[in-house]
Amino acid sequence: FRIINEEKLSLNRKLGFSWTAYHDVNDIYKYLEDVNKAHSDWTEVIVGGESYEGRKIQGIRINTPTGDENKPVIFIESGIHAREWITPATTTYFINQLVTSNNPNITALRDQFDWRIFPSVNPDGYQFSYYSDRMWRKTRSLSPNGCIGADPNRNWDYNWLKHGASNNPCDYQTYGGSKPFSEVETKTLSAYIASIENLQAYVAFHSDAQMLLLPYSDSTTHVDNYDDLVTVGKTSLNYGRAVNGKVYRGPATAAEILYKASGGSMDWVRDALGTPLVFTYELRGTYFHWPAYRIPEQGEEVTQMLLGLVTEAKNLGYF
Ligand code: 0X9
Ligand code: ZN
Repeated sequence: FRIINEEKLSLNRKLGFSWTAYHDVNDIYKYLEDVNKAHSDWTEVIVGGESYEGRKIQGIRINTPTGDENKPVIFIESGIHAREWITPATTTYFINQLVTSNNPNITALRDQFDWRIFPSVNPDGYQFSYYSDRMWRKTRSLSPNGCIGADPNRNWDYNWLKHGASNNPCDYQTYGGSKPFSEVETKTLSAYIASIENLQAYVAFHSDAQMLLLPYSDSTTHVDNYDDLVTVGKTSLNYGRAVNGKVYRGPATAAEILYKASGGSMDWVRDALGTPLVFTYELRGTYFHWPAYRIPEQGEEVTQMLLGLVTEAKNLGYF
């Protein structure tokens, strides 16, 4: 109870959007709208899909006018697991860096790409975790037997239900859904992702295993550019380590350093769309908790990790 109070810091929340408290999805979406109002020439509020309870999967596009009409797209997915609160918080921190920083490394990072950033791709689950059950992970869809929710990171149409997923709708953690893309969130978001031209990088944020994962998550077989992904991933982790001295495991496949898990978003993106640069970051925390006053610490680490990722991918000729 004390921990949850600390995370919400309701007094802080009343002072407006910040990175010293966790905010609910309405406040996160309002933040995106406010960013767009402040930078309407080069940002756009975008809708990547919808949720079971009728919410939008709302994100922001950041695409400054540089004369390049066909910039490489970087997609950021966070919050697919409801209880991993540090991921939306870190993602809005990163958005804030992109739109406000005067650091030339960060403005260059902003200007080189057409960013599509979604802080909370499981908004129903996040609200349920925020207001009702802190450890909720899944969506909020109703199964015929009365149980609620599917794991949205087991529901994508790649080796669905093969490894590390449950076929029991009452499983609190890893129910894969009644079929691939049974969840409206994954069905609509996957269609949105597939519609993006020139998608070069897909980054998913989870917590709290403190590692960097590469495709595929359910196999130790390596993708054709695996060595490049390792090189890029190592540089990314080095940039991150320079901030707080924290060491993340990997980069490696989940099958090698975590556990096998089929039906995840990054695996589908890599397999179905052939996106060359695909990563899942597991951020830090303890049982999915991370103190609100330390959001900037994790946010700064992630900002540098993304800078490192892009810097090394550029070195290797990816953009
Ligand atoms: O189990 C997961 O979905 C992720 N770990 S977590 O503790 N955040 O739930 C690992 C995801 C690995 N990547 C894919 N399965 N695509
Ligand atoms: Zn997760």
